[in-house]
Amino acid sequence: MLYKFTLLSLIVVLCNLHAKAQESIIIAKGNPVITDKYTADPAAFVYGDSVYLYTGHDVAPKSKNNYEMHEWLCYSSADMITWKAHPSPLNVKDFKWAKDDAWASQVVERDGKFYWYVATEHATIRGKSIGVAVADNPRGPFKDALGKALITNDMTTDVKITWDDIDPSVIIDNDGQAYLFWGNQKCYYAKLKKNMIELDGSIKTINIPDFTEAPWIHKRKNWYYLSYASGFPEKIVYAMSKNINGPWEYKGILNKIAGNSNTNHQAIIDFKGKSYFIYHNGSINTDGGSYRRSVCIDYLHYNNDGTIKRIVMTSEGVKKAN
Ligand code: FUB
Repeated sequence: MLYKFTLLSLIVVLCNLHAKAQESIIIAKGNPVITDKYTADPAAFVYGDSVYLYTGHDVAPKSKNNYEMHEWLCYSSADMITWKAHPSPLNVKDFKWAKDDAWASQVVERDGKFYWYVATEHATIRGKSIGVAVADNPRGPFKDALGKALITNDMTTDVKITWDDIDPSVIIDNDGQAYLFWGNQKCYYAKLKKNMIELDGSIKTINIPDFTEAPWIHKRKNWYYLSYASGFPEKIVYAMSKNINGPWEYKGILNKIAGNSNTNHQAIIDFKGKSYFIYHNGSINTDGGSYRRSVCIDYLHYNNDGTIKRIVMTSEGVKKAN
């Protein structure tokens, strides 16, 4: 018995050492933050004293004018400058029902568990779908929480495209109610049950102008903010509401077209007293572009009335957060 226990402990220690050995350190030198890989569709959240940044991984060769993405990546930082690159904690292959395409995603924490909502192509139900993986640690390993997709294309029939069920964004409101937002061409939302892996009620659509994709839902001082990609090539715009069920008041452009990438996909967080706008562009000047994107970070500033100032995209990026 003691022998078995010791062996098990040894295996756990060796696994941890292996994971640590695969970690590498990145010191951001302005934007883009990560330059050794193409990273896209950032999502981030603060846990403990660190920011956890999750991205997709663009691996399309320069000759290919389409997305090629098979896994998601995880980075963490206690100061927004020194980033730990963790071993990839989630791959499309971790969802047995999925075919390919590790598209946009978001991780949220509830009661010490970490839920990773992802968009990916379904193997048997035509179109994109949303799955959810779960872990006990923000760095994973994550495993499929449901064994099937949470949202499939046949559940949303408002638009006749096969990629309208993408770009999940989740908020847990102050009263504990969680909501999932997602969409392309139509913005959808639904309540999630407390277990975070089942819908609680029907799927609703949101009436906001010129919605393309990439909804990001966040709350600050009793205002709900719904930012999203608009037009194509995309700029990021936003709407505000005092009620998560709307009506949403359109507030205009938050971030202009990047110029070097068709998409711009944003995440918005507060960390150590500052607000950040995390997005991607195609600015790595060797092979970067719409299908080889890179995560960037700039400051986000609120006005006194809660509206948000236009983002200034910089190549210097942000300073060390203390
Ligand atoms: O990365 C694939 C798709 O491109 C995402 O799902 C969209 O938000 C856009 O960034």
